[in-house]
Amino acid sequence: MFLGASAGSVALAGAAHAASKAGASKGGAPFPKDFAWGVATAAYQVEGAAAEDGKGPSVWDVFSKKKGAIFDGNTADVACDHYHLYKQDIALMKALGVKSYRFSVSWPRVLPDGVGASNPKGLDFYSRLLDELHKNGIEPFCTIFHWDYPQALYKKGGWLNRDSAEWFAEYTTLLADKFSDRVQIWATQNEPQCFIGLGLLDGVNAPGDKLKYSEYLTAAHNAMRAHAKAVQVLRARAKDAKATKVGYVVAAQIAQPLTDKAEDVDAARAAIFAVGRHEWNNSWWMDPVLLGKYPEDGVAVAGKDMPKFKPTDLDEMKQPLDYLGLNIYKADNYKRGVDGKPEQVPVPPGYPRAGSDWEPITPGCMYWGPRFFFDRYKLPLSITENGLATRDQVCLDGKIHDPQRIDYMHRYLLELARAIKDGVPVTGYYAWSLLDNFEWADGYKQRFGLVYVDFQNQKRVPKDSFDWYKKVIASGGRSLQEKVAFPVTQVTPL
Ligand code: GBH
Repeated sequence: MFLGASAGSVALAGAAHAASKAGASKGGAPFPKDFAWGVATAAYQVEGAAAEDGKGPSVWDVFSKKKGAIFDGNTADVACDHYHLYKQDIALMKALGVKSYRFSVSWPRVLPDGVGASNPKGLDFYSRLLDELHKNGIEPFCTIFHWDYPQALYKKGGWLNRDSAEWFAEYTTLLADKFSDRVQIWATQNEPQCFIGLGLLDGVNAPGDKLKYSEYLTAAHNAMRAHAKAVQVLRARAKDAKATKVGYVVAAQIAQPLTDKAEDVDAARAAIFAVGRHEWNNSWWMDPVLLGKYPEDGVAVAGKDMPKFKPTDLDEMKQPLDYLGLNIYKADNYKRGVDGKPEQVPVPPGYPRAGSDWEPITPGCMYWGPRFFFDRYKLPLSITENGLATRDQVCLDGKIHDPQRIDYMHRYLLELARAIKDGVPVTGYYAWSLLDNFEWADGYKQRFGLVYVDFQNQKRVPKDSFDWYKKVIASGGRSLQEKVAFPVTQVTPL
């Protein structure tokens, strides 16, 4: 056994085994009746219309024009042209049967300068989008900020400027006033680790900066302050404050135990909340927001680079949330090392991976992630993103066969079902993504969609995984218990 088959990470050769295991509960899948089966996208990755109808530039519009910044020199000027084709895309969602759609608003589309005068045409786009969703019985889930920061505010210092929290509050006020009559589920920010870490420290995402470590931590601090101010704005201004659900979405970094031995589970639990580096960890980005303090090990690692801030900041950062959003793609494996400390165990050579190389296929992350996060933060969880990039193409029969994506989602959803069965409250699952789209610095190289997009002519073709997910949704997750249709070949037991 490897990768803790019995500890929740399904032996990769054994989908049938996983199915029988998760199917042990009477009556099939344990997903709650009102479970939000959904799909997710983000404004910059799908909308296009980068300079249309008065939209201001975002840092991504500028960054994507820099030589060498994006794979093959791709840009998102057109992307999926969702700005014009949103009705067609909502029709696809309707056909898929999703209950909820997680989208984001482009900040500079509605506030071209980031603050100040709003753009009526930009606001009108989201208004029409929301009406169309409601017409089709799909619940909107609005992410306020998914990385496309207004260039005008970046020029004023961006997240390094302490006022950035007020700018974000002003933007959130606009959204609350215009859209809270039709939106009840909100996320303040998507993956602060990425827009701060990849954007301002590593420089591989927009705006492409490589700040000093102390500045990077200051920017992170301000982003978390901004999150908290947005929560306060929504609580104060949403039309139906009681029905409003506000959350925060992180790039969940999962550590899973190599085996189900208690010592390995403890090692994984210690690893998942440890701060070795600030970029790819959880506690640094969640403890201030959820517990009102920075984790001590992280403060020690920061040392003299620790930002100076007002003592009241930490109290203000901690605002009650209704749910925690987890974007989950993969796990690292941990066991108890000989010294008693958690020890990471690399996957064996040739281990299954996504088309995007960072994603080894590790279904156990969908069990252990939710479990560990719920234990620590005691909040309902939403799986706000999960999906797989594969090298999809239109086959000679005109279809897009993506068995690897189906197998991935099947394994991951079985593990999520197991977490729910074991008592973890999970309110929804959002497949990343509805459409193949602009995968940031990877351009159009990575296809994550349930729907294939031909970027030459904007033609959409549902992939096999679309039909598969449709069945999952229609059956409330029960179809996950069915035996897989293809023969399972027993290779080296994992
Ligand atoms: C999410 O980002 C985004 O929210 C979404 O916009 C994006 O399209 C989607 O996932 C798919 O990528 O392990 O050191 O090599 C996920 C961003 C990508 C950040 C992988 C960490 C790997 C760093 N993550 N990246 S590493």
